[in-house]
Amino acid sequence: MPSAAQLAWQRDELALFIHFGVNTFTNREWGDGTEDPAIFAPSRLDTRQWARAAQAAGARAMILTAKHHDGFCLWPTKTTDHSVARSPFLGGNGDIVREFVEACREHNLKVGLYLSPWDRNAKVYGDSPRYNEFYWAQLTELLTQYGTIDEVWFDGANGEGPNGKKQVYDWPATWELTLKLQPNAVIFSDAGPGVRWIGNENGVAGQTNWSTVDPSVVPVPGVSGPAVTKMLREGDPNGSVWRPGETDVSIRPGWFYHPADDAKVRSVDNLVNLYFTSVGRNSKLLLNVPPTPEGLLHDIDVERLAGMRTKLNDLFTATAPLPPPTIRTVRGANRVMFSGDGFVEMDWDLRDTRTISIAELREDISSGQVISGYTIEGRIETDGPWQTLATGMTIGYCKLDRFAPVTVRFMRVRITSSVAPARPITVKLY
Ligand code: FUL
Repeated sequence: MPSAAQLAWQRDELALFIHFGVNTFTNREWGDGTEDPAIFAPSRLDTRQWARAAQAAGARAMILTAKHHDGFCLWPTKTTDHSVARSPFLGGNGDIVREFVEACREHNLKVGLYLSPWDRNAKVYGDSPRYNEFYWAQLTELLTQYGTIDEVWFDGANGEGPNGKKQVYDWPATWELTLKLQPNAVIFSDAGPGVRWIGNENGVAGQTNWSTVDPSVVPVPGVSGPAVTKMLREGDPNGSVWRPGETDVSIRPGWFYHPADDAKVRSVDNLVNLYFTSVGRNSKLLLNVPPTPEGLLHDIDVERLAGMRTKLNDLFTATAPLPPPTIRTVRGANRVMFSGDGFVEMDWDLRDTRTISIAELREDISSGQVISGYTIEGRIETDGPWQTLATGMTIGYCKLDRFAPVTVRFMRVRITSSVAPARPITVKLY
């Protein structure tokens, strides 16, 4: 079952990811750590503009890359000179993390920070105990100087290669420190322990997506292989821990801003599709929108974000609320994964015809996730044939099904399998 923090995290549905740093100025995706801090010179930095765009998109949180793989710190850290303090930004007196956090708070957005474990600048990287201490010192600064941090993002990437430095991280100690300093934070990493990566950067959660996983398959960040990818994408109904999936994807081809990509920003329809393949599959969408070298989100991206929300609002204009359903439990062969009481069927007489094309199903995940199969049916006549509108596997926090517009008067949702006795679910039609 989810913790209060995991539950709140999932209910936020959408967060913006902000990749900003020296790569913004070198036009690269991965810096190598040799960048001169002098290049970091945002001329019109405005974190409030980011926050307004996030709000207009309907996001409830933002996550900033406080340090990416190049090791450049966006806050004036005491741990290294490789930071904003050595840049021309505000004469070396600036603090991007602080401006970010303040903008989030002013706009009622939760705050997340990304601190790359892989660090290509730190001299002690690869000297495992010393780098771990260095990393924890950075983490401590971020988690003690900026108020409440709601999500801490630990990236699993490491491109050191066969002749590279071999850093052995101490993950248990890192999680412990994080939760000691920010007890209510959700920890993101490939493997959790707060929330898990969805296993790809394309914006697509599994059609089947359990919020539980088997932690032995994904023990630490950075492990890979087909079994890991499947566990991340789909979870595991027999999993022993609750680790809902976060779907991180960029509005542009890269994570950082590149002027050449201005023509390749995802369209409004593409963003709406991402919402269906993430939030609509029991995941949370973490949508990356990278600031330009000026320090602003590009007008095109801002417009697409607002367009996405307008389109979602249009799609999710509910027809009149459903009347209370008739709920019954049906006993039957071959529909049982658990030896419970039978199957929940809910049906509705809408009392009038409605034309619908989206169904939204939700389990009450505060007490877990159990449904593993369902069918949505509709019919127009009292005694006419039921027409299948959609079938699916898991539901969880939210499952969205889109189908060709159909006019119905009667609706039925049948839970066809579950891993524990199914409870009635919430159904909305649009
Ligand atoms: C990856 C990183 O290597 C990318 O640069 C980006 O930060 C993405 C969100 O995670 O592992």
